[in-house]
Amino acid sequence: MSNSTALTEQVLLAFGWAKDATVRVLSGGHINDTYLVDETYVLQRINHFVFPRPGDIIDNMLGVTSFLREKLTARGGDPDRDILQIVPAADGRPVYIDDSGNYWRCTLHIGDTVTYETPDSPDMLFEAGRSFGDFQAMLGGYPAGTLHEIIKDFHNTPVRLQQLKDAVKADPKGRLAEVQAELDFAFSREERAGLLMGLLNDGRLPLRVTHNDTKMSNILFDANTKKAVCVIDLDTVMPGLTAFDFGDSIRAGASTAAEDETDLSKVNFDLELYRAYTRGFLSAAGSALTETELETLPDGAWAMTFEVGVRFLTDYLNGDVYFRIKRPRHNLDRARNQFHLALQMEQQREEMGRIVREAVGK
Ligand code: GN1
Ligand code: MG
Repeated sequence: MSNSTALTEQVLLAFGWAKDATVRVLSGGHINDTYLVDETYVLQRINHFVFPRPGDIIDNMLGVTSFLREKLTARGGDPDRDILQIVPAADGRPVYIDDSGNYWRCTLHIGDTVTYETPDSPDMLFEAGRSFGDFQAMLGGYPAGTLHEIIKDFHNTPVRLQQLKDAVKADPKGRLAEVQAELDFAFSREERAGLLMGLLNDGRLPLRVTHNDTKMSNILFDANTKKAVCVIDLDTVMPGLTAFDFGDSIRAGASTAAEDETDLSKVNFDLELYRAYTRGFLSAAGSALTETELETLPDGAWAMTFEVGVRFLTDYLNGDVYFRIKRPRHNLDRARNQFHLALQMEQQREEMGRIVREAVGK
């Protein structure tokens, strides 16, 4: 099952490539269509159902990448490898819009790198944490007011619960009877789900510039040294909470199985992986964080896990219109998996807090 858009000759020519260029599909993401062209270019069709203003993504990306490029150069990094670089279309524009209104953008492929859906060691999670922590720390001085808000209320968990309620009410595919246990799980946690937004609205948590999609697979690792090289997928860089970036990584990285594993006995929240990520993240970003931010990092891990479960469940009820699925009930499987993980985090909340304090030496 696929809701992808094929790459046409028209698009290849628009970027100045041969019409018989070598094209490979990269199928990791759930939203955009991604192709590797001539082993040199990463070409993506931006999904404009999910991102109604693709031009805003390009603006944000141009701003953020040139800012980071300067920072990395100043500290002696290798900006060609450490940060994504936009390749303009043949007409010099940073994006190409085809006859059907699809937006295509291209970045340089960074060679000798690999991605991971799940980590193969705590060291790798430490690296992921360090990398996302560093990304956030570097963007500390970025003028947040110039960023477009790409998706409103993206990590506003109470709004996500409201969207689930709307889907329940509409039940367009008649799938409600099947998901009663999941709905009970979700709606019994409304209060907990409001914690971070409540603190933000009370002015007790600061808004920062965050990545907002910090899963393991959004980091390129050096194929030889296994060191984190580059943070990718800058589509949702916008103002957000530190807990979002910390949390989304824990959701995806400190689980012992992929987010769509159906055998839930294999899905475990691993405190050693959590510890490794926490140490890495705080080694790079910790000194800038407030006491309340540090205290609520574990809540971010829970919130991001619960929230994406709510989003998968909502999409299942709505007929799988948002996340790409590869089999029937894929979104329901993902939701069950994430709720299972969230429940385990609830049970280990105290230990999670202890590990944060230990990592900052308190
Ligand atoms: C989507 O497409 P991808 O894989 O980068 C989603 C994230 C979810 C993630 C779950 C714009 O990310 O929020 O956490 O799937 N991105 C968007 O795997 O909704
Ligand atoms: Mg993404």
